[in-house]
Amino acid sequence: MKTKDVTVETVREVAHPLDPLTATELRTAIETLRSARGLDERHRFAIVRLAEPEKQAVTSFRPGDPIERTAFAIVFDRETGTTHETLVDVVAGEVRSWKDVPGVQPSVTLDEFGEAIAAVRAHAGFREALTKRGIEDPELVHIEAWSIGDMAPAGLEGRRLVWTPCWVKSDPADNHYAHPIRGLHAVVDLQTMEIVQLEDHGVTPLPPQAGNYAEADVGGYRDDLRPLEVLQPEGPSFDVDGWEVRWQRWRLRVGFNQREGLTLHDVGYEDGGRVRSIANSLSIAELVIPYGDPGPGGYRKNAFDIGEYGLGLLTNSLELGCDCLGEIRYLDVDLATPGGEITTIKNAICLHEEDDGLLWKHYDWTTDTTEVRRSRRFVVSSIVTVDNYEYAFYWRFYQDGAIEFETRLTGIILTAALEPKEAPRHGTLIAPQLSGIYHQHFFCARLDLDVDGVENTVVEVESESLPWGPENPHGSAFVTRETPLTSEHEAQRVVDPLRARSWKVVNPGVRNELGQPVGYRLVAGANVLPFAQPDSSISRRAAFMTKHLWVTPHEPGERYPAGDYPNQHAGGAGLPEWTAADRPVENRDVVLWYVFGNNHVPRPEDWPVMPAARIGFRLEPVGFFDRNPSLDVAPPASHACHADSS
Ligand SMILES: [Cu+2]
Repeated sequence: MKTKDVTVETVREVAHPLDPLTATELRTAIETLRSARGLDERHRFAIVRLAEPEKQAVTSFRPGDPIERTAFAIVFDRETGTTHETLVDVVAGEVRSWKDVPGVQPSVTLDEFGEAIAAVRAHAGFREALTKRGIEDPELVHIEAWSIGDMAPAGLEGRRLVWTPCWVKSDPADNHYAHPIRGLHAVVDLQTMEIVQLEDHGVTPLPPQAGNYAEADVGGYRDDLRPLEVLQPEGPSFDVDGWEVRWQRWRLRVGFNQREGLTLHDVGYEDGGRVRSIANSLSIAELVIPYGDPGPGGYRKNAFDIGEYGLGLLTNSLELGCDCLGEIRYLDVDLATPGGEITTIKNAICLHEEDDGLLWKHYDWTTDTTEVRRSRRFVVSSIVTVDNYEYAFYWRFYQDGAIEFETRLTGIILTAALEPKEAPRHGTLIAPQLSGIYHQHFFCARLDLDVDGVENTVVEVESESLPWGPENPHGSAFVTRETPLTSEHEAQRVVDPLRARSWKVVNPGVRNELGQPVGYRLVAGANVLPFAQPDSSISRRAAFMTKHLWVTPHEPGERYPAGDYPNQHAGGAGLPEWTAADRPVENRDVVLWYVFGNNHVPRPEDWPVMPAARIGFRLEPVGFFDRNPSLDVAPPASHACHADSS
């Protein structure tokens, strides 16, 4: 399938097989496809990303080795509704494979959003419904296009559809979420851009108050904060080489793709002169937000932000001093747009260090000496905006060997209009006649851990009291129970904080000085289960959220917990499908899928813009080291922080 008329630019800047596709490579992929497959303006690039090489090829890679570079693309033909998956060798400029994928819908693309919204705005029936509500200027109406899930109106099944809730601004700068237009929804066919259904469930008055938060709206800013400056006069303590980062004893590679956004790879820790592997890759592989309102404006609000939309093109360009503070290094990312243009998001990924308070301390009163160490952490972060909401993703590395993931949820909650005396049943009253709708955010982290190699076993660890008896004569005895999770079904677990439940990934073949298998444990943070019924549409489509832990044997094709194509999918794909065979997961290359839910019952304080909520988890060494690995962190310069032995 070699094509003649494509100029293949030299790929100079690629240093490693996992480097995200560069602008040049993306352009080569798109030009090769256009030329070899005759793609034109009816074709849309739902995604173009690096086809990651096999794990073996990555682990055996040494700097200077030749690098194979292949792009994976999903191409959608808007005329025929056909979806194609293709692989393009971007070094040779050749299409390696091209196939039709029947019966799926790729993610909704940004240009489809724009066109669907414009079509609704221009629609005569929609304008009539606005007039009926006293809304004269359709340009002030904010329309959002949401995937319809598997709830297409009768007779429209199988078509590529979105549905649209809407809000209205009092002027172009107004926060439209203060003024939801209740009961007016369109269903749009994304191939023809026709309004296939217009729903008008009756007129509810617009909530009366504005929800703006500029300086003038909040009565001026407080003026009692004095400067707090982060100074690193000798620069930061990390080194960045392309996509590779070294900080303290940590070694890792940063990655990025159009679907998941920020990813991490090849995470290791230098110990005794060699780098010990901890994770092959870490990413947030899906994020789904089911809403709890059964009304006409709520029952279809089930967004898969990663699988239905993709975080890559929604990633913010970060501002120094605003999003991150201190000595920052940024990474830019290159992405393809649905129309095949190349776009660069400047400062998409932030790398920096933060003071983290106390690392460890002891005052020995027998010698009247104190030893104190301060903790510093290294942070890799990015922020996405998905319509009303912001998600900030922070991967943090610590000097004691811990890795932490935290996401901060901020932005604006979704609102619904209430009748003047109506009490919300599925939301909180956040302003007069305005409801903040109940919803949940379920994140699924894909954790391909390789603790000192690939042969790992996951063990559930929990503590329990013993019954009174000879083993427990004082009633205070408790023990810790360890249960290996040997098969996929055994390894479908939920959190139990009252039993201090955690999951430890051990390498039975590698022992520490004490003879224990080396390990890392997954420590859950806050969590919840879905409140949707188990056989509801969203529970079928996002079945991964019904468990907090899943473990699967590593399979390169198993990347997304709700399947490759969750958009309009009826459910069953991804984790439930893969784990149906109940494959063994003991002493082999395993992938952990940790699901964590944020139950969002909005507060009045979440309005009009929400203080960041936080949720995440930690990975902590357990027997990975022989003792506290941070003993050699130097004390702070102050003499009082440690006993001076000189
Ligand atoms: Cu929320």
